[in-house]
Amino acid sequence: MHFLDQAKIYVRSGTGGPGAVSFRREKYIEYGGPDGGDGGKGGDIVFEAVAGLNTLIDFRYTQHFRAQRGKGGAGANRTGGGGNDLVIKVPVGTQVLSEDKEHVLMDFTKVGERKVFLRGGDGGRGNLSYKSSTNRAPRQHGTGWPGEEAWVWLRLKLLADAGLVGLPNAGKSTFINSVTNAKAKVGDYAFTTTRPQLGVVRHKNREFVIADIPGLIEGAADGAGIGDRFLGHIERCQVLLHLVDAHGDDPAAAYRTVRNELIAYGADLESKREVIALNKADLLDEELTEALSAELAEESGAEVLPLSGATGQGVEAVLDRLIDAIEPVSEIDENGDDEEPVEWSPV
Ligand SMILES: Nc1nc2c(ncn2[C@@H]2O[C@H](COP(=O)(O)OP(=O)(O)OP(=O)(O)O)[C@@H](O)[C@H]2O)c(=O)[nH]1
Ligand SMILES: [Mg+2]
Repeated sequence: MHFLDQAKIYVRSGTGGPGAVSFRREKYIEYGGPDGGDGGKGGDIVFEAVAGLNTLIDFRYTQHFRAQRGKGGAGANRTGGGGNDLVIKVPVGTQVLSEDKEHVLMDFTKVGERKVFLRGGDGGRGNLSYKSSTNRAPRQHGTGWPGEEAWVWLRLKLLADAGLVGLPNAGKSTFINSVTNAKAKVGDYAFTTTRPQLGVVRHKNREFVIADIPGLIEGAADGAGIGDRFLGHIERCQVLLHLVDAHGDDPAAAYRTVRNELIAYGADLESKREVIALNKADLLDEELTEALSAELAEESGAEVLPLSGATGQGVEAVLDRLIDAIEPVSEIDENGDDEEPVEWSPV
């Protein structure tokens, strides 16, 4: 799957409408007083996280977003109508960053989350509101407050539930191909995968998203190999599936190398739950599988599952462990998303 994971856009909230200059005109009243109403508020720029979007690709074509301006006030003290808010729909997992990418301004993690990013300008005052004891027929009025504008980056971190990690050639892409609809490239050379891939696993009436990312090697945190820049995509995973190549030179050392790079990345990836699998078990006899699993279990201090993405051996057990580690998704109730959360306290 090809996805675009960042886009730069320009947003501008609506200017407030101008206040009106108007005087009352009635048949038998000479010198009717001022009655110009205020202008309407400009529209807000609002972001909303919606289901069903997986990429920021639409933002490649539309980069400028301007909310409507407020309407002008009118005579008889009528306030102008407000400009319509502009709601920008983004995929769940989108972050709004400042133009220099230094600050995360907003972070959308749930379907239905909706936040005002830029408020529209207030409407200008109508001449009625300038009436005073000394100026009974003001012609003054406000022109409307300007909206706000900004360039921001949208960045989408894929919301995978499970992330595949391992050295190059550990068999990550072969695994994702065998358990999902993904068609990841497989090759017997390092760095076959150069960009993350996502797939949806259906297992035991549950669905979850798994991400395949390029292999990590020693020094990835300092840029070696393809580096660690794709680890951001698995920052929000609930569980990591760590594949260790049983056919490699030293499985325990391979495991340790990848763990060290996860630690060096610095986003607390190392404290995520981890399922460890000794992959390509089809190449080993039972005795060797057991010996290597034991070695790896000692290194990791955790259970090690034998697996073969190629033959399907052990796949069910691995998926069971992943499902166990993934919380069912909670979505904001479509009808209740405007309600204030009810405070609850034990009596
Ligand atoms: N025998 C056997 N070979 C496997 C298995 N899984 C993967 N391979 C082979 O191992 C090589 C690497 O597989 P990939 O799936 O491309 O490995 P990867 O971890 O995605 O590699 P990178 O994308 O380079 O990090 C390929 O030649 C695969 O055919 C397995 O379970 N058994
Ligand atoms: Mg790969």
